[in-house]
Amino acid sequence: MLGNKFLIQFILVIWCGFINTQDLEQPTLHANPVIVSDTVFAKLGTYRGFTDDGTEYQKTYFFTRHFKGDWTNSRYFCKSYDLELVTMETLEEARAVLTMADNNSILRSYTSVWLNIDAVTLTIKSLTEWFWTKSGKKISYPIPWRPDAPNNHVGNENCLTFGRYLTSGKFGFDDARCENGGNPIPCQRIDLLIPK
Ligand SMILES: [Ca+2]
Repeated sequence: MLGNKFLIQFILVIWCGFINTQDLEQPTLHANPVIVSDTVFAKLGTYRGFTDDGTEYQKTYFFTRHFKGDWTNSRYFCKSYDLELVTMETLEEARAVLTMADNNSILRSYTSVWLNIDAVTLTIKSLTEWFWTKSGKKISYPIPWRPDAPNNHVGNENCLTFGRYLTSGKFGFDDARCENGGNPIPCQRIDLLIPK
């Protein structure tokens, strides 16, 4: 519990530093055409769409075949491969990623699986206050929660994930403890970025 409190404080410090040094009007996406290792990552899919400010973008999503990590380690892991922990810029993109997960045979082979998303909340069991770590901005669309989520089920569920419980049901968003490990790490690559 204490560790989680410090993690949230750490995230706040990072945010403050980011907000002080970045122009929030700038797009938060950056094209990043790196080659991704097939031995480390499985491909989840590709999505192309528009952000709310009219920027056209394309992303490809991957998840680790063998490596597992908690939320903090997942961020570092993606970064170490010049990728980013996944974000979803719009509800349409979020739904597209959930459909990709539903259709993925590897992810469906897990009894239960929760993949970390690069967003956190500062209020336990918050229904609305979730923020992207990269930009500090609040998630602007209705989050496609799985049934009964967010539920703060085991307490301190401050990190955002998507997944499914047991082999029943479809993939959806859920709140989870940031310390949760044992799941594949989902990373994204920005393939294309065309400002309006
Ligand atoms: Ca939960």
